[in-house]
Amino acid sequence: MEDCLFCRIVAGEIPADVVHVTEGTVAFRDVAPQAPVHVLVVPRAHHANAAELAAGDPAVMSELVSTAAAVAAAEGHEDYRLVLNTGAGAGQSVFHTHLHVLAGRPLSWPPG
Ligand code: IU
Repeated sequence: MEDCLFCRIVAGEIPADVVHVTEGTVAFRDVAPQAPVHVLVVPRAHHANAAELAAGDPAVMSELVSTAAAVAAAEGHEDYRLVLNTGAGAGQSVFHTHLHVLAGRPLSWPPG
């Protein structure tokens, strides 16, 4: 999708601090980090949210999680949080699936 920010990052049209790439995913640092490590893992192909990705390409949905684990390990963290905000009311602001990887500070529960 031309007007999708994360599609444009995947395409290299908008710069991002990319930390990991796989066949189906790209991982880059969030521009407004909420923890010392805050990386977004996105599928290369456009899917609006996690459920659409899981239905449309379950292998890449799985790759999203394994990439997140690889990113956390590369950053030196065994403990990390994965977040998939789905829908504006849950805090989703970019409608291209992205898995937040948060680590490097104590993470409380429940989230805000
Ligand atoms: P959300 O779950 O849709 O709210 O997450 C979107 C994230 O994308 C959010 O954490 C933003 O800081 C982040 N982001 C980014 O990394 N680069 C950008 O150019 C924009 C948003 I716009």
